[in-house]
Amino acid sequence: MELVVGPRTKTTPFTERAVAAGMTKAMVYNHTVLPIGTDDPAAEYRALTEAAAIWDVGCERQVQIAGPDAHRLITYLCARDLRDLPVGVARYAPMCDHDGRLINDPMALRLEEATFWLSIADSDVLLWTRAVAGEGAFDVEVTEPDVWPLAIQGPLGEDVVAAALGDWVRGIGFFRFVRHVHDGIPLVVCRSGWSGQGGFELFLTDGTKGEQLWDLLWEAGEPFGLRVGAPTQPERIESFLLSFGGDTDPETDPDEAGIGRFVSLGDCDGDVPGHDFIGKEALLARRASGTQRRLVGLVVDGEPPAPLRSPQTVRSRDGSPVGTLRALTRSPRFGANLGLALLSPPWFEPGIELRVNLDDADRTATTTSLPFDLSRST
Ligand code: THG
Repeated sequence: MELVVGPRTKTTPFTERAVAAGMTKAMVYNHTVLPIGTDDPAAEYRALTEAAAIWDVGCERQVQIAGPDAHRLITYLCARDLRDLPVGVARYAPMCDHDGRLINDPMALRLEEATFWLSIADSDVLLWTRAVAGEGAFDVEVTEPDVWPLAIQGPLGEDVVAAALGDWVRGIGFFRFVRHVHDGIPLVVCRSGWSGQGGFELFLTDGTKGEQLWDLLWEAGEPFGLRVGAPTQPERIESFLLSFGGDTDPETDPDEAGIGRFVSLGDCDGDVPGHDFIGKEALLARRASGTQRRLVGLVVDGEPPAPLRSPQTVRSRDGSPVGTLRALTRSPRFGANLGLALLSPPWFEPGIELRVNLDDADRTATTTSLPFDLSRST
């Protein structure tokens, strides 16, 4: 069966270049095409971890909130306290519904005093934000602007971006950004990206300039071994960056998802008392209940497994279900099979031997804390 892209699924200003550079696999994310792989995943992984990779992540859509109540609204929408967010700074800011369920885990960027972007994962935050703004009579405009992130990731990513835009980019700190127009291409240049390898995201603010931007980076990157790539499952699992909607199910809260430290509930960094946000009461009650699951690492025995097509039940050694395996990869860094599993208490404690059925065979899987550190684990 062929997946057909029609008017309701956007392509990005970079799609054609990404295909021409070798992307052969794609998925749909935020109603937008996300190229996810070439025919040589090993070379993609090597470029990302040893050189540099260019990713079409135009699917990371922006929800722009602008107007007199913009700051108050974004502070109410996000479980992380954004009241002291300066202009030019981004913050990883999980969002919950009123029952404390995680509904997205965007980066929040403050572009101007009263203009913000939520750079979203795969769920309809535009609708949610408009509903909350309307019901609460917030004086804001909520839009999806003409903005398209392009990521350059990897240890030589900074060299590539510096060669393209100038050495000044080396001075940009992590999760900091600068507005810049290069040769008529308007950008927000941010040190961020969905890998543990470092790099930049260039938010293009004029979709007609996509191929010009791609070509500029492609030429600048040639001496550094730049390759086309995509958000990379083995690397993001090794570094543990959450994949919302993949690692989580519709009931998962931020504590369960392993991102509780980015929620301002009184015991996390940066909390200022008085921060009210959607889901706060529910999250406090969930924390007190003792019923929360936890996303943990699983080290799975045996040969490199086939890709996981759907979540698999994880069982105790006597066969009772204890949770769900949500992601699985062969890790080049650790030379092991790594899984991410949402497990019930007390099975998420490190060092517990469990079982999971893959390709019709039972395998042993041992729990470990995240991020993976196999020198420390059992
Ligand atoms: N970039 C942009 N938009 C995005 C993503 C991105 N939208 C979707 C998705 N990724 C959102 N999820 C994440 C998850 C983790 C991080 C960023 C976005 C991340 N986390 C760091 C960590 O966990 O160590 C740093 C967090 C912090 O210190 O605040 O980078 O990648 N534009």
